[in-house]
Amino acid sequence: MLLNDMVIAVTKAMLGSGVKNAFYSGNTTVPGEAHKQPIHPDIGQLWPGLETAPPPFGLVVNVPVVDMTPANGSTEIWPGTHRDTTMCIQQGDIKVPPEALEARRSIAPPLQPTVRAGSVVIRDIRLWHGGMPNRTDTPRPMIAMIHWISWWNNAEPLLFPKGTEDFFQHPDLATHAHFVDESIDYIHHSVAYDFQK
Ligand SMILES: O=C(O)CCC(=O)C(=O)O
Repeated sequence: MLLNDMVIAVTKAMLGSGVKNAFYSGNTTVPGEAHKQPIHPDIGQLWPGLETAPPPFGLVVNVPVVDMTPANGSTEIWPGTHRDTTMCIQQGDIKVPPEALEARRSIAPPLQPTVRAGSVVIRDIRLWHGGMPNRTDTPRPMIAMIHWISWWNNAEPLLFPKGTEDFFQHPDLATHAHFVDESIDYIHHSVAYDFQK
């Protein structure tokens, strides 16, 4: 999955040569009516006050490892919002204001796609989205990667064990990684953005 040729063909076509993966993590929505994320882009536009959105610089690659449906908390996505210029990186807060959501809803309402296990959802990192409640009694795990344009230098390197360098060799995708001797804590390295009641 880290080096899927079909995914890389798409992200390279959109981001150009030198595309690199610098994120390998996951989101698991646990059962519970109450948990929901505020709608947010992972990163807003890179400049404030844009009249037109520039081309993509980062693409999130999600792979649910169980069938993902509205019932078990399929991520809500807001089509077309990667080209909306309301949200920008300089604001700090990535929560989309309610009035912007309502204005957008009348143009293109959100949806929760049904995605089969092992399928891939590729979304512009600027797209408004949010984790939704899981109304089943089974967790919904999903792998997440981020493919960046070549000049993006703002990402922490991934950590992998020394000796696995060759695995990551690919003609089109670089992996932004450090290869280390010490054991790596893959479980506690990040927290979900603002899951709340
Ligand atoms: O788990 C999900 O459905 C979405 C989580 C997410 O995209 C996020 O934390 O930004």
